[in-house]
Amino acid sequence: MKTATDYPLFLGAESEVGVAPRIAVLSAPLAATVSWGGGTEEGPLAILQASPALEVFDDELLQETVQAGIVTRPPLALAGVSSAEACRLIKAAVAAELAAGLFPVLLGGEHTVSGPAVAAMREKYPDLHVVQVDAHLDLRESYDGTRLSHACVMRRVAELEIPFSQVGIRSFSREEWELVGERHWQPFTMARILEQSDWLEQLLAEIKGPVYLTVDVDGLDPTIMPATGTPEPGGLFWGEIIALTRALARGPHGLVGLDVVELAPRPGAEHAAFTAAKLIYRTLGYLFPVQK
Ligand SMILES: [Mn+2]
Repeated sequence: MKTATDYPLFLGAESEVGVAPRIAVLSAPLAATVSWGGGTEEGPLAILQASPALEVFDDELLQETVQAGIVTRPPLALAGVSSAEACRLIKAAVAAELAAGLFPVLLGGEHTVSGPAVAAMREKYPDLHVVQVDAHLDLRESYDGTRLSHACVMRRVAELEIPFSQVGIRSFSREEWELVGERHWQPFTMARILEQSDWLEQLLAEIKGPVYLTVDVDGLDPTIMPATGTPEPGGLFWGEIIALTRALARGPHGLVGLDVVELAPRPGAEHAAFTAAKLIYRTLGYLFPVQK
């Protein structure tokens, strides 16, 4: 069965395996408040375009995860709309997938897109826990005059009183660090991760509910993920992030939603979009074991 669409599908034609989908890939190409190095509006398309180059047979899981059923939705039409309206559209899109019983994978776009996704997730999962992979705390009250900025997304999550854990952190303002101290938050900074070999066990111990994972790709080391606006040195490597998603997916509370944001494609760094696509596919594999 082959369906013609005017946008690329995750895994291309190989995604069309003729089973009812259990996973929905959503594109939110929002880039309203990017601070340095734009291009995140191209991120979803780059990930979708890179994805057919993946082997559908997963080399760790030894299964064709595609058999679980993956549907790719048309990109949300966010060009020219206000950030507030974009957030309404994203929340409604994620809520619709949850209502239909599908696992949402949201592709950004700037990190702002995670706010409305988390809000939709929490309506279905009242004890939701957010795990954020990021170089940045994203805890500013406002940035460049708006509260709906990529630099504020976790502050908005905190205001919803949703518990969260931050992983890969290595860039923040004095004000953000003071807030962390006041609230007794304990982010998994890269310094802490390097120092404490049991950081992943510590992370799992603080999770008390189903997890929504938001991956700002700048949490990864820029040698494996150069295509992002702020390529901070000293980030997570492939083995570390895969260990994280494996542990979350197989953890006692499960993983109920995922986003990958802030990919800004650039010539000469095509492996970055491929890496993002493989991260998504591997993580879905942990969640959806299929008959071998
Ligand atoms: Mn970031």
